[in-house]
Amino acid sequence: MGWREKVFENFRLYGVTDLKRETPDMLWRIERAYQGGADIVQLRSKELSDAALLRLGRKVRKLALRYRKLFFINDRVDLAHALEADGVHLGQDDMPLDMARRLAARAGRRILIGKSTHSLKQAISAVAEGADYIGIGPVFKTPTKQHTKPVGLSFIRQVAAKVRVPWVAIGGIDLANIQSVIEAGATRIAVVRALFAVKDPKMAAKEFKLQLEGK
Ligand code: TZP
Ligand code: MG
Repeated sequence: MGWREKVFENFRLYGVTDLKRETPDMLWRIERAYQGGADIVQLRSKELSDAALLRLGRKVRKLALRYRKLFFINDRVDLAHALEADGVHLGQDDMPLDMARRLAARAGRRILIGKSTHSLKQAISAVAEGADYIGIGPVFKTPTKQHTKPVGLSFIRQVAAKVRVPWVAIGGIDLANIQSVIEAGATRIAVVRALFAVKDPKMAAKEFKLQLEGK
């Protein structure tokens, strides 16, 4: 097993960006997140142009290799390939998983594919479609994703009992409530604001990691 597979198999902390515009501190923030223990960083923006995403993505690609961490792209299979990302994360309304898989095969690349799910039915379908991992959320109400109803901790308990592929809890998770998510059965969490909208992502990542490792 190569280092990439090992990092994926053991990942616990997954940072997701919410880029509204190009800011000079974003690369620094991502680097600090990796340094503090984020295993995966996903470049996600509903607003940046392709050119801006590619500019930042090229730099994050290099950083991830330097730290031996994983680099994912949200929504966009084309950009994931162009940037040689380790993975792509698809939502319910993005390209179907089997199509993304076929495109990767045609390009001769192995790419990890994750899928967002908001119910047990969606989670089961994503597993059947061959997702390498699934996202479960939003766990709590969050301004980062306002139009999807929170699934709550009881759903996390159900997923912990039923889902056997790697899954990651996301949505409104921070250092004050992470323990409740862990107690519900999550071993992997994804965060936007609590990692990237804080003073120092490295310190936040370290704290998350300690909690996820039960220390
Ligand atoms: N998918 C489900 S919730 C969410 C996404 C992308 C946003 C989570 O953001 P935050 O800031 O960690 O609550
Ligand atoms: Mg999406």
